[in-house]
Amino acid sequence: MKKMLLLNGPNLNLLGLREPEQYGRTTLADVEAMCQDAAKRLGVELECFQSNWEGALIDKIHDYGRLFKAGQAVGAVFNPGAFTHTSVALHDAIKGVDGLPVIEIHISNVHARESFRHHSYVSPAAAGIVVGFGVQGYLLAMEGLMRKQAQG
Ligand code: CA2
Repeated sequence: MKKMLLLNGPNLNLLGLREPEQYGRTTLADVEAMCQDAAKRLGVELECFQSNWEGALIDKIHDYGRLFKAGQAVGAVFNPGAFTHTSVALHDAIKGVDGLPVIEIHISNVHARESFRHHSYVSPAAAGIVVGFGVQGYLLAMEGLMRKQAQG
């Protein structure tokens, strides 16, 4: 069975515990459990990883770049958190692994928020983007990644 990566960036470990008006009351553990259920339905093995460290996220992207090249992974669903708006290094990591499909997802509609959230360094390197659907967006992103894979 091929692997899929569910990657979450900084502060997403606080999901459901703070700022419920912005991000809802679902915790990261709930999201990961929901995505594990979806993975069973989609026929992939899901690895969930969250880090507050940019380098750890980059290392995971590199790992999955290798797995994708070897035909052992379908791609990644990635919420880069605030690194979305700051990280040339994440942009370069996705571009650098050359071919790994990455679906960028944001829980909130970043375009309806502060202007500093309107720009994403990740989007130009992403295969698709899901924004503003709450935590259901993770499922839409997984579904979209599978459909892209089926398209070849
Ligand atoms: O809407 C999203 O998914 C974001 O990626 C979430 C990031 C934010 O910086 C992006 O602009 C949009 C923040 C993730 C931190 O989440 C928290 C959850 C609860 C309490 C505090 C932060």
